[in-house]
Amino acid sequence: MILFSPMSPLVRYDVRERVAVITIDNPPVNALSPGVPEGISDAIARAASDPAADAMVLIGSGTTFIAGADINIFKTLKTRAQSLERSEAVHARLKQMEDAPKPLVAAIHGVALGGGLEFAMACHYRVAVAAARVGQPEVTLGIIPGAGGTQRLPRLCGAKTALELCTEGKPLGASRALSEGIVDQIVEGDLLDGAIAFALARAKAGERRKTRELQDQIRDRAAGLAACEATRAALAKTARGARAPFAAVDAIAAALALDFEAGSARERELFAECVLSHGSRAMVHLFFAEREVGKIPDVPKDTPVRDIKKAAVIGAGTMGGGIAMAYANAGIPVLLKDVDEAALGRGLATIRKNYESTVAKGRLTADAMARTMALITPTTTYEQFDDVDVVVEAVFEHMDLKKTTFAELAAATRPECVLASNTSTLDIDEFAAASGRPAQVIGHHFFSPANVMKLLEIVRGRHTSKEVIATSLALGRRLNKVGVVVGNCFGFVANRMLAYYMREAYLLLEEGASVPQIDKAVTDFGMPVGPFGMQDIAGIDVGARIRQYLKSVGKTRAEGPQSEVPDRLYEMGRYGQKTGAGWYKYEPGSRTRIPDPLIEHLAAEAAARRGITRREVQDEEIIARITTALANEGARVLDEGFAIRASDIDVIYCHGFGFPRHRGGPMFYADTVGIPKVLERVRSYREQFGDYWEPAPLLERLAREGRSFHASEQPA
Ligand code: T1G
Repeated sequence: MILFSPMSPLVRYDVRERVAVITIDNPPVNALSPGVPEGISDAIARAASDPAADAMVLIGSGTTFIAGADINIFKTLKTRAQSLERSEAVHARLKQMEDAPKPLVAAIHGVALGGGLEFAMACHYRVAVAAARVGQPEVTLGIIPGAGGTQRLPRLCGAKTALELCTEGKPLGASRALSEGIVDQIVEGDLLDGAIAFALARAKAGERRKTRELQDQIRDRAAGLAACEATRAALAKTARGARAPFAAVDAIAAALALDFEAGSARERELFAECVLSHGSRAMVHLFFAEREVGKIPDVPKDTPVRDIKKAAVIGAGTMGGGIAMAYANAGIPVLLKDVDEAALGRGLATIRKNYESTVAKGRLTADAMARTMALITPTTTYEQFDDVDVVVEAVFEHMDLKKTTFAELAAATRPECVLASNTSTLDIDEFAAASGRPAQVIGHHFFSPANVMKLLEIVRGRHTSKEVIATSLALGRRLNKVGVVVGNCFGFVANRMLAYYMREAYLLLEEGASVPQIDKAVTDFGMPVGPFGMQDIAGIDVGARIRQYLKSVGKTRAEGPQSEVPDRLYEMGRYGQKTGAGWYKYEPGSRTRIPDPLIEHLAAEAAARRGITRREVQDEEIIARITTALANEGARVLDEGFAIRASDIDVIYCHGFGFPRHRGGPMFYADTVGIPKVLERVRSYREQFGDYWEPAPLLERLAREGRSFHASEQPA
């Protein structure tokens, strides 16, 4: 007999074999949206007095158990009092569940994440299917578990594992969760049948285990607190300014030092502090932004997606090799073509070296390496190209070469084959025309190293078909990338805006800041590496060649004064790490950056030539100039329609350049600073430095209308 809980249609109540089955039905991921927690409590109260039920099972309908609190709710929390009140209500609800008079078993399939795992831990037992995953990913949203997770989890699995789950935010597989004591049984066969049998056995034995009363795993408080200290020390190196991971450690330390009630109160305090922070607002923004990128206004959700069974990559250089690895890592057989055996040999040697270092780090077995490398087939001809579904061209950045290559590809491949280019600067439409079938041509702009970086800029040309765009988005997900669709302008979105970021870095150097100072200010801001360290990794020669090409077509990457220093380094053969010197010096075989007084000298000469009086530059100015340059150019990109949403730009910068997630991306950060303030900065820089600091029309419009980059984009 199926009955809906009197309160909520989102929770079903059903009695089977003397077990009350409480089913959450809130698609797509059974989030704890309003009505779900209430429905669960009502159903448990119903089962407690239901003579037909000796035990209870809590289970999710559809593909998963509970994926956590409804993240939309966080946006509604404005005050500390509001947050505390909400948490107190949830804590009381979970205690009530735990105090249920009959055994309550959580039956987990799909994921039990965040509040989902917390509800499961408030049950007396947890059973799961082998493919299930459990975790506390709250730090990825800039918060900590707020429903007792920091208090119950260490009681189940000990402080060390609880610290790992709550500070890294990565889920555990069911078998590890079993060995850690988080799950009590892996169910083979039907989950509900297994959970009912488990619950009945507990009822028969008269057993109910309240997680909050468990002590064994936290008895050795000294060891637990030492683990907290060690975690804090490790986070000091990795957290890059994010607060939530440290707050999670504080809450778990409270679980060790205080009793359950006091520890829970401490958790509520820390949760309130985090959930109201800019950091969390930024990371919640990114959560939804990463789900919005796949929605293209003129490409309907049901646009056919081609099945990609086999791929090919042209060019076995650094990018081509990394792209081939990305395909092989996704289990897609890939041809790797280069002009001759020697070039192929070099490319394959680099690929092998990359895999060997992954094996050496224990992140891949030798067998898996062999299986993956076997998916890469080297070739110097187009022979097998009539059998591939997508080709990614990664040859030298030269228009004539690209055009020739696309004409050859059109002849060598099937008409429906997707022809993608990894160009980072050249006009997609030009070589699309050369192919004779521009509808199949698209940009797949990977970021170096292509087998590691998550971002994939999907560049639509004037004639690219909707099917090819939809296929590219789906392919991006298969390659474990975040695909963002952008328009075809010079440098697309990522590199176009980056040119303004680098312009300011060069000019700040000439004005008196030093390379280490600028890089440190930017890494303190939260970037993984500063502009100069980044260029030494990517290669100063890459940027120099692009500037030379642009000069040949009468263009520059960014308006305004062009610093001579990077080109002087290029002329000196200082390309960065690969030549042992660039903006920094490097000991042979080392990646440690050594400041070089020569740069100061070059900067002083350049400043003198430009008639600049050098001065002391504050870190605040460095960050203000760089982030304002990004926001102003981002506003132009949006206005010109080369990015669909400001949040797409944020996703591009967080996944392409490691822009700190707790700042939300350059456009979200600009909203945090405030559009009027950003505009005011552009205008004051214009007065200070020159007309090249022209405010973007969108920035002026938003300031005039009192709007922000994102407010006008919030999904309804
Ligand atoms: N709240 C609201 N919406 C959610 C959601 C959530 N928790 N999880 C997913 N969605 C939406 C998502 O926006 C998308 O919507 C659709 O569901 C499908 O998601 C109290 C405070 C579960 C692994 O961090 O990691 O609990 O775009 O595209 O790839 O202590 O979603 O279709 O309109 O991601 O199959 C902790 C978040 C919350 C987990 C499924 N939980 N979700 O991945 O689908 S904080 C999380 C995920 C918390 C407690 C604290 C993934 C997924 P739309 P999707 P997927």
